[in-house]
Amino acid sequence: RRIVVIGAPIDVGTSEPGALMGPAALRTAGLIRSLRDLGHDVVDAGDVAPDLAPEARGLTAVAAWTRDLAGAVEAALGAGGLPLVMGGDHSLSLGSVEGAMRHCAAAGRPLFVLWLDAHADFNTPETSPSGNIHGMPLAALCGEPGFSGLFEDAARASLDPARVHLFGLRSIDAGERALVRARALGVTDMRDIDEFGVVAPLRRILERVAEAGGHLHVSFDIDFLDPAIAPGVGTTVPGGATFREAHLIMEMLHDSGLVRSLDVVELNPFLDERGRSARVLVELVASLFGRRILDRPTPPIEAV
Ligand code: DIR
Ligand code: MN
Ligand code: MN
Ligand code: MN
Repeated sequence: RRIVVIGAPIDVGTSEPGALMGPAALRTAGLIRSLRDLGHDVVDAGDVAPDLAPEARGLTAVAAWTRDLAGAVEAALGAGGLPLVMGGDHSLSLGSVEGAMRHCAAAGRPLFVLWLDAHADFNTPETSPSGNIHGMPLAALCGEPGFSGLFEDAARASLDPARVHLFGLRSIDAGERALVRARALGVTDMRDIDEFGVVAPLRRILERVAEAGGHLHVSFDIDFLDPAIAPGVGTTVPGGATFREAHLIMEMLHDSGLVRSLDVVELNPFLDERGRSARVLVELVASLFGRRILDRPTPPIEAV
């Protein structure tokens, strides 16, 4: 299948500089090559470069990225491709998810979002203790107040929070916890994963997307992983997913055939240890796109 790789070297959404080097590090670690080796038709669309004053900060800067990334993702989907957006901090998902939403609205297909992240990213400017926009993209996409001017189309339809699933959650701020509850997002937190593993909760999510004939957008924040295997991120949280858990998730996502767009975000090469985190990400993305150990799909849940 055709994969359109889009670089989003953005770090205006975070106070920790360095994530803008993420796309370069993922290319250096062999992301494009690994996908081609799997037999995919891979187009490297280069890096998005919004027309921005160098001193532009905050929502003004993020609005320009959102506009350009939404356009790039919508175009890639419209041409039958699978957009893979490499970050860059998590505010880029404002653009990638918005692009997927527009494509889905035109195609009459429900959009589901799987958010692999230590955090909920459901703060608003009002609830956010840090003021960092990378902690807010889901709230903005779901239509929470406080983001005027962010989207080109002020009257856009919002993302349905009931079709958003947080997976791997283990750090949430007080105000965003209340919002996540009130909006009834799907949540598989680290306690659920410890009690039930990743297979049963993920299987339920995938079944729901399949039954609805949905488009699944996966947003993979590297801090979903345990800092021991992925130290190259500004906001590490202990107790993250192991390599084996993440690997199994990627294989299940591949086997489902439901993933139609993907973000890989928050890699900060400046904080990485000799490219370790970048290489782990390339491995995991390759698994999501079909690399497997043996020619055997994940067994159905009844057989586990
Ligand atoms: C925190 C951190 N909840 C904030 N969020 C991060 O700043 O809003 N998300 N790092 O990935
Ligand atoms: Mn389509
Ligand atoms: Mn995040
Ligand atoms: Mn995070």
